[in-house]
Order: sequence, then structure tokens, then C-alpha cells
Amino acid sequence: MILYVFHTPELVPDPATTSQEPDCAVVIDVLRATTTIATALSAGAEAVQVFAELGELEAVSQNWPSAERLRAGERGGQTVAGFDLGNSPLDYTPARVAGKRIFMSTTNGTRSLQRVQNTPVVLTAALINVGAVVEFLLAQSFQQVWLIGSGWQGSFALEDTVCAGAIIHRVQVAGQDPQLANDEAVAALALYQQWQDNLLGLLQKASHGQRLLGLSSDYLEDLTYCSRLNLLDSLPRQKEPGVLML
Ligand code: 3SL
Repeated sequence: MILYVFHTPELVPDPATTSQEPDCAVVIDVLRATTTIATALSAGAEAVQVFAELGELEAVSQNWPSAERLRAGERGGQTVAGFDLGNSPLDYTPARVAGKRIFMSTTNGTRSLQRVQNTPVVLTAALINVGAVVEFLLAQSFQQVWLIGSGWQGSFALEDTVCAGAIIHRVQVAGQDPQLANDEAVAALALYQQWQDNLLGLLQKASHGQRLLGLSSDYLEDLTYCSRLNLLDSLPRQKEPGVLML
């Protein structure tokens, strides 16, 4: 398996100008979109449908029965006014989301998903579901897999890179010897090896962790949850462009 890591969606090669194509894209936004997606689906949400733009989300979600939908919106770490939910994974309880379609837009994570939505297989990963992601990757015979961080508005994010490193580490521990095809993949593995025993400490140091804690110290609960390795056996997978299901 050839593994590439891209720190942000902007660094992903443009399908229109490259012949390079992965068999599988794994989108990562540990703080917090992909942690929330894994949690929502594990809590029984019917699907999570993602949008880069809030206007498009509002238009498409109108066509869904109102009792069976929830609108989730985050900008700058805060819930979008008038939406049912923000992006705290802790709000996605079975009582709230079971049977519902979640129409979601976040600052960075949903943009990353949109960037690779034409890849044959698209998964989402967070620290809480790395085991399920790696189990799936090992069971397939993918030639080339891209691990894509969401970053923050075009910049590198420690938490997404450490998750990419955790995936690479698990693939190696399982006895596979993946080819680490770019420097980012080597660096991601090194970051994970350095921080694997203190993932919460890394999330607290990360600029987006700091941003969230600056909004409210209550977000420490979110960071703690997002740092828990392999908590859920949940594998969100794109079933049609922009629609993730188990
Ligand atoms: O950028 C994103 O997509 C979000 O996950 C950011 S936040 O953690 O909800 O602030």
C-alpha cells in the first residue's frame, strides 16, 4: 500500500491537473468534524450529508421531511445561529440523532470531504475510530491511499497529522510495510510516535485546541473525547457524493 499524507484539502492534487489518483481517500478532522461524524453514525443517525456552504445545506435540507432531519452548522468553533446542532460530538447522543439525517457544514472538515468526493472510496477518520479505519484498509487491496487532514483555513493542524500518524503506525504494527510516499507521511508517523501516550496534551497544545479552549473552558470535555484512541467501532463511508453512512 502506498500512503500519502496531505495536511490540508488545498494541498491535495487537483484531479483536473494530475494523473495521480488514489483508490481511497481518508478525510481527517479530529477537532472536530470527523470525530462528530463517527459519533453521530454510531449513535444511530441515518446518514451525515456534508456541505461546504451553508446556503446549499439549507436549500437541500428543505427537501427532507422536517421530523427526520437535523441541521448542524459550525463556523469559527461556534454553532451557526438557527441550526439544531453545532459540532460538539458530545451533543450527538442517540436520543438526539437516532434515525435522523444530519445536514452538516463546518469550517474545514466538510470542505475536505467535498474536495475528494469523486474518489472511488472515501472514509472519515478521527482518533476515536482509527482501529475501524485500519481494519478496513488492511482488508482491501488498495494500491494508493491518501490521508487528508482538514487543517484550519489552509494551515497545518497537529491533531489531524497525529491521527494520520496513528493510522500509519497501526498499519505497520499489523505487519504491513506501507510505502510512505511523501515527507508528510514520515513526519506524521514521527509525530504520533512522540505523542502517542499524551494525545490530550497534544490536542491542548494545538492551535485549534487552544482556539476552542479560548471560546470556553467547557471545550476541554470535547478535547478529551476527541483524544480517546479507538473508542468506537464506527466506519463512516461515503455512499454517494457527500453522504456518509456506516
Ligand atoms: O473546521 C472544522 O471543520 C471544525 O471541525 C472546526 S470546530 O472544531 O468545530 O471548531
